[in-house]
Formats: sequence, C-alpha cells, structure tokens
Amino acid sequence: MPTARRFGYNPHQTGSAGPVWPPGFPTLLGAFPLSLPRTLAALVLAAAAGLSPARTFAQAPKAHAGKLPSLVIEPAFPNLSFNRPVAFAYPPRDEGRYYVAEQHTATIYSFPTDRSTREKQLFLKLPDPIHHGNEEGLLGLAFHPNFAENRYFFVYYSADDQGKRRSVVSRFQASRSSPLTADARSEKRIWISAEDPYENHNGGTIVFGPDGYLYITLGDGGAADDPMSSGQNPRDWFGSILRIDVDHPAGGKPYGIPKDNPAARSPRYKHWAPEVYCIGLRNVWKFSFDRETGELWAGDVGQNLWEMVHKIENGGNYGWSIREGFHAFQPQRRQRPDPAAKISLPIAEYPHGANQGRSDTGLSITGGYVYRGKTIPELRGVYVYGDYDSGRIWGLRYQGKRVTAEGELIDLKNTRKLNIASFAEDRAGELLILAFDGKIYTLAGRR
Ligand SMILES: [Ca+2]
Ligand SMILES: [Ca+2]
Repeated sequence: MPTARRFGYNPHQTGSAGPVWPPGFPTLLGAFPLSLPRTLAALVLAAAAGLSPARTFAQAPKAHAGKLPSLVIEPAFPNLSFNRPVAFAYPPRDEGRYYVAEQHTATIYSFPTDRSTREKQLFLKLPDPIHHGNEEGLLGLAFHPNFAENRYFFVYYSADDQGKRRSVVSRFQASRSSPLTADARSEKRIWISAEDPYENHNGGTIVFGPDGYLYITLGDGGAADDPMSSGQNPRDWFGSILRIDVDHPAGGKPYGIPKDNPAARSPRYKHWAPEVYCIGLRNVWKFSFDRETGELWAGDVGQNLWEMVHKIENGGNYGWSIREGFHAFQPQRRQRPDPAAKISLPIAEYPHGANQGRSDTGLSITGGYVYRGKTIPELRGVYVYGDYDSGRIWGLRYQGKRVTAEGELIDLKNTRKLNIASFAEDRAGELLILAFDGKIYTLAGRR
C-alpha cells in the first residue's frame, strides 16, 4: 500500500523553514468557506491583521470570479482492474486499443477501446531486475509518433544495475507477426540517468511532444531539501525536464539534441547540459501537452507545505529549491538562481492542510490535462489536476497569462476518495483517472 506521503518528502529528513505566516493566520483563513475565492479571503485577512497585502501576498495568485462546472467520477472501464496503474498511452494512429502500465509488476497490458470490454492482453513484462520502492518501478510509457511503421515504444523505469539505482528510458519493439505482444529482448537503452542515490523523486513520465521530441521528467534525485542542490544546477539532469531526439542519434549517444534546446540555441544557456529543457523542478510526477495549443503543463510535488502547477517553457526555471510554490524555501541557504533563467512563479498552488489550516488541501500533486473533450462542454480549456493523497480534483482556466477561474470540480462528500496515480486522456480527449484501487475512472457532468 502506498504511504500517505507517497510522492512527498521523507518524514525522517528535516523539513523546510517554510513561509512566514502571522500567528493565527492559517486558522483564520481556514474559517472561510471554500466558495469564497481563497486568495481574496487571504487579502481580507491580511488587511484586517494590519499587514501590507502588497508585501505579504505580492506573489500570490489573483482572486477571480470565473465559474467551473461541478463534476462526478464514474467508472470508465468497469470490467477491468490493474495493479498500481501509473501510465496510460496509445499509438498515434488508431489501432483500437489502449495500453496501461503497472508500476510494480512492471507489466503493460492492452485492451480494446470499448468501455465495456473485459479483455486484457499482456503486451510486455519488463525484464528484471528493477527497483520496487514506493516511487519506483515501471513509471512511463510512450508510443513513437511513427509507431504504425516502426512499432517502437518507450518505457521509463527504475533499473537495478548490479546494485546501482538508475532511471532508464528504453525502446522496445512490438512484434510485427503478433502485434498485440512486444518482445522483451528487443530492449535498447536510450537514456540512462546518473546513479540516483535516493529511492524517492524519480519523476517517471515520458511523452512525445507535438515537436516529435521525447520529454522526460526525472525528479531532483530525492531525500528532502534538495541535498544535492540539483534544482538550480543546470549541468546535472536532476531537477529538470529533459528533451531528446530519439530519431537522430549523434555524438556517440543513442539520441540527438534538438537544435532549439536551451544550450544549443543560445550562448546564455551554454553552461546547461544539452538535454536540459528547463530547471528548478522538485519532482514532476506527471506532465502533459495541451492537444490543442501544444502547451506543456506540469504538476510539481512540493516538500512540506505546497504543491505546484507550472506551465513549462523552453529554458524556464521553476525555482526549486529556492522556492516552494510562491514561497521562499530555506532562505538561510542563500542559493542563487541560475544566471541564465529568471525564476518563474507557478500558475497555481495548494497547501498541505496540517500547515495551512485550509480544507482545499493535499500532499502530493498529480498533474493532469487541459480538457479538450466533447462530453463536458463547460470544462473545455480547463486544466484539470488532482492530489494523490486527498483525492481532490481541481480545475483552472488560464487566459491572457492569468488564472480566470479556479476551484474544486468534485464534491468529495458525494464520491469515494481515490488515490489518483495519474490522469489520462482517451483518444477523444475525455479525461480518465488511474487510481490505486486498480480501476480507471472518468469525469462526467452532473446529470
Ligand atoms: Ca531518486
Ligand atoms: Ca539539475
């Protein structure tokens, strides 16, 4: 069973200094009803306490008045069950099947796209040995954009290389003669992380972007407090999202470097590792591309206090471990931001309840998708994300570089609480949820 802090910090490590709140402030803020925009509530309280809102909340999100729909969770594939499903994918060209990766069995199954299907077929079981820690195992799955011709797909997993812990992206090939199975012997390792000293914070999502390049999230290494100071170090891979070209190997590596990766496109970034696309991330467990705009959205798992949503840009810096969300993190360390990239603030954050006394809380963000489906028209264009631990699901509308609507989409009083391991998008753009009760759910409008 997962622990309460599955993707969060290690409770045996010392925590962060965190933001400075006036005494009693969190308790007061928690007294406001959820329906009142919470930032507005914070500003009112700050004014009442005689604080300068400009000083205290200069970097907090703006209050907003936009409306979001109220949704329910329904079973999507009621006759299918999985063991710790963590990734959902399918080939770009419709072959009538979806694929789910199981974390600890390190197995990929395929099944027909028909919602009532009972058929589940073994596609691939990863060769051993792999690590099976709480945040380890088979974590990512992505089909090559040209899968229809080359039958290539890619996985991200926690390798056990003679006792050394490393994250690996490997390419496998589906069988041509028996297309519903893949050959475990076809493995070719494409990218291998540096030795990872800690079991936690391994990222795990891999996705081909609209540019055809493979994006990889690998976490800051792990433990707590960014002990390797990898967040602001662009020369190492940890703490970044990477971008590689799997189709054009170069420089003796099994992959190439896209010409507009930061270090390749500008002298300003010449000290960055060639693969690094952005820096300052703690542990992006899930990220996605908006299928309409191509924009990259990520949920970054925070440490003791805050969970963050970021919109990721080429060459961006998201602040870890100088910041956690909108807040300073351990300022006594006097870390300097990387000189090439100014720190970008999150699009949104939410707190860990024990620290902030608010009820819209969680412990470990699971980044989601911008909804582009058809069945919930009022949800179109909303970025939907949730929390692994609290099971809450939020949406935000981001227009003209500001959040114009934000709030909870599900009333947890009327539904069972899920441990949300992943969101997914089916071929039609409808949103799915992979939960650790083994089931796949979908979001639907209230009837
Ligand atoms: Ca790690
Ligand atoms: Ca780094």
